[in-house]
Amino acid sequence: MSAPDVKYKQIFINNEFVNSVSGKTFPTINPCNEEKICDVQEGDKADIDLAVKAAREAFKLGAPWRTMDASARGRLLYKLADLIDRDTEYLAKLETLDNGKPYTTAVGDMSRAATMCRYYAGYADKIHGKTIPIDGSFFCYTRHEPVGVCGLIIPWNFPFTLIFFKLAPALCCGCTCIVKPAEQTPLTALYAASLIKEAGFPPGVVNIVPGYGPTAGAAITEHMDVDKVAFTGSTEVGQIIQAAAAKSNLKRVTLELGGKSPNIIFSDVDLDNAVEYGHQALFRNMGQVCCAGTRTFVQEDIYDEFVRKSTERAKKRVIGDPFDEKTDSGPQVDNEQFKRILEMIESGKKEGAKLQCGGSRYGDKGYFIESTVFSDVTDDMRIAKEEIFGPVQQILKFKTIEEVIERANNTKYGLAAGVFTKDIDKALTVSNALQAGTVWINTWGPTTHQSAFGGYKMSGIGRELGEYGLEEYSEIKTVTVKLPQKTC
Ligand code: TXE
Repeated sequence: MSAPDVKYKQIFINNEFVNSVSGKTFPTINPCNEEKICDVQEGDKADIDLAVKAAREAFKLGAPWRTMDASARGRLLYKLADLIDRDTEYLAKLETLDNGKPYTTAVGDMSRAATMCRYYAGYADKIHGKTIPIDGSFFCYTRHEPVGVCGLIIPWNFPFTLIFFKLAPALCCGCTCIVKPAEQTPLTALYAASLIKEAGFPPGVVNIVPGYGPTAGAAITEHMDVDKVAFTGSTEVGQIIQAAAAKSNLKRVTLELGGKSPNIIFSDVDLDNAVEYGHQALFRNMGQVCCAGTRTFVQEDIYDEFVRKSTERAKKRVIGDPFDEKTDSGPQVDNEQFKRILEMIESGKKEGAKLQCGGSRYGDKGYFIESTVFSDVTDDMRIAKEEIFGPVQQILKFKTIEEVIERANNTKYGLAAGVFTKDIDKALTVSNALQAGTVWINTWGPTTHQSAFGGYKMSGIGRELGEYGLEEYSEIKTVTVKLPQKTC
């Protein structure tokens, strides 16, 4: 399988591909060989201003988007889903080229994006308010109105899919959008722009501006004419975004941030099954998953055996060319991530964790890292506290249920958690006690389009996906009408 040609490298505003106002471009790098794939037009504040203007115009009362039937909005989303399906092979190859994830994983990502569009397409004409029996002689009802112009800031770990976590519900509700893809991975977002145009969305409804965070990203979050920002990325940048929103126009903010999710394995489990889940919970997508199971807590009587089997499993992971269908893991996304992960591995060694396998760069070209397993990890080590976002598994030992609940919650994060046990009482006691937006019991990973996803504590604000996700893109208006006479 070979890398595809790149078709779109320009900024997308008002359904047209244009160059940046400044004339600047930036390179996007192939993480497999550290070579430039191509230069992409670099959006900046001036381009964001144009994109916001286009989105505002498209959101005006009387504009085609505002007068379209809700069901017609849904049909556009269905069409977009069909186009994603049509071009899945190309899109997945482009994602693999730009991001380094295995082609087979990228195919799954595309299918999820299409599913997301279809799910919210069906919702478009089912978003409705209530009639409310208020006191007095009135007729009172609520309308769920689109929040307005939304800025969607996307990370690089699921560059295509995460656009649709935000874009599909935003469009379903009738919002208009400016999408800023991550600077590391702009290519599939720009291809998505061409599909959006082909599907028939009116000009200005979706604008896509690639560029850097502190320039293009910040211009969105500080903009006085953006009504909402939805962000997925680091907790540090999440804090900057919330502050920028507060200082500018109090735009609405949803944040999906980092995690250090506990995966709790009790000794009554089927060991091989738990080892496999523990492995996949961490190593999927090269460990670049916000809800990865990064603290594997294992009960003491099975601890040694669990470590032995997890190490064997990690050693079997196939690292290499992401276009090869036998490959399990490709490279990390960029040099910055690569260096940070290796530095975290060094800190684990220094702080006394036991390196069971891996621990170094894989090969001598590209940002590949060996599958790494640490045992004898304690709660105070950096590798147990900080998000590593790489293929590095931490295995911790625990004795009792009370102890593990306390230790699992002893983190600033609260994105996801898992519990493996055959005892229903234990499973429910632990899952009720965990401070996490998602808890998986005897499984790890399903974040479906139908169910809500988001974080407690510093893992985020608000929820994406499912019916709950729609609330983040609508304002509720209460309308009260005076009646001549009360009738119950
Ligand atoms: O993220 P950033 P980075 C975590 C993970 C990773 C770390 C750093 O731990 O190691 O974050 O990754 C845009 N105003 N996650 O530096 O910077 C940026 O251009 C507005 C978890 O890549 O948060 C990109 O589009 N926007 C995570 C997006 O924010 C700004 C996914 C994410 O980049 C900005 C990725 C600013 N001032 C990393 N600065 C998850 N939750 O899945 C940057 N951006």
